[in-house]
Amino acid sequence: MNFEHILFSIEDGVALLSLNRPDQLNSFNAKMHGEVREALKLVRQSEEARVLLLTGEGRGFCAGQDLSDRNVAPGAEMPDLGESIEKFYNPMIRALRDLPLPVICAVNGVAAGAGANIPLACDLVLAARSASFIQAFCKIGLIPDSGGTWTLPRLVGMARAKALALLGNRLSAEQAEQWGLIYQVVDDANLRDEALKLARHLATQPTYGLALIKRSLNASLNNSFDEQLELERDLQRLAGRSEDYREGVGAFMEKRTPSFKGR
Ligand code: T3D
Repeated sequence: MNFEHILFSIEDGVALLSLNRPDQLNSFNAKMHGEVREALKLVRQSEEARVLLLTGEGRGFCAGQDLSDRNVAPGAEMPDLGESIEKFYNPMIRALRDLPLPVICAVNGVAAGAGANIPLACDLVLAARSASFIQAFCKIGLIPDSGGTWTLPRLVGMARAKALALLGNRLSAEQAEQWGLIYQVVDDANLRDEALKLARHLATQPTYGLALIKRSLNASLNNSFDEQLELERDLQRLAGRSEDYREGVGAFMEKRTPSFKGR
């Protein structure tokens, strides 16, 4: 698959999408948005992909919007950022969150602006020890987007969310792990291997069941306890009809390793 600003492959059940504009710290222009959209569509349609690993090339993960596309001459009309969010960022965040398979994000370096919030739309976030997260929006007069105003208070609490968003200070990967913003910090040299190891493991697991787990946990953030119990009933019904559940129980009873097909 030929893309200019991303690297994309699907191999042994693992879809790998790497942002690839390293000289601009993988900031997003319209073309990169289009390519990421196309790749996410391919993952969704693929019969083979059972996990997505999102990462970046070079020393940064992603610096958000490419600001050179927003540098407007004095007196000229400013772009409609609402339109940009509607057309580019929101569909990408929804696509990541709604993919019916686990999404791992390996944050390989600085993650700023939208680039700091994209990982938070993924399911498992690993970060290189040298990586950092910056809600850079406030420094240029914007508000956190890409779901940040929703995700941040839910992950780290309102006090820390406000400090991150209003001050735009750099949060180290280790602090992000301690605050519960991300899953795990990994030594820089091991990040790609650790993320791939996790991805390869997940690619052998009951993908349909994992997608239902993801769906139920995402929904829990807005549901009452009773609503969540009802959702668990409905999704367990679906899980219980899957081929993988039958295989899982059969393998347990026969004391052998299950061979899951992801269905
Ligand atoms: O507009 C819309 O559609 C609405 C949606 C907005 C979403 C957003 O993401 S808004 C927020 C945009 N992002 C930022 O404000 C972050 C800007 N970048 C930075 O603050 C810093 O670059 C970092 C803290 C991320 C990293 O700092 P540092 O010192 O490690 O690197 P650097 O020297 O600043 O950057 C390296 C190069 O990347 C540099 O280019 P050069 O001088 O080597 O040719 C720099 O200009 C370029 N770069 C970094 N971020 C961006 C960028 N180029 C374009 N756009 C960027 N966002």
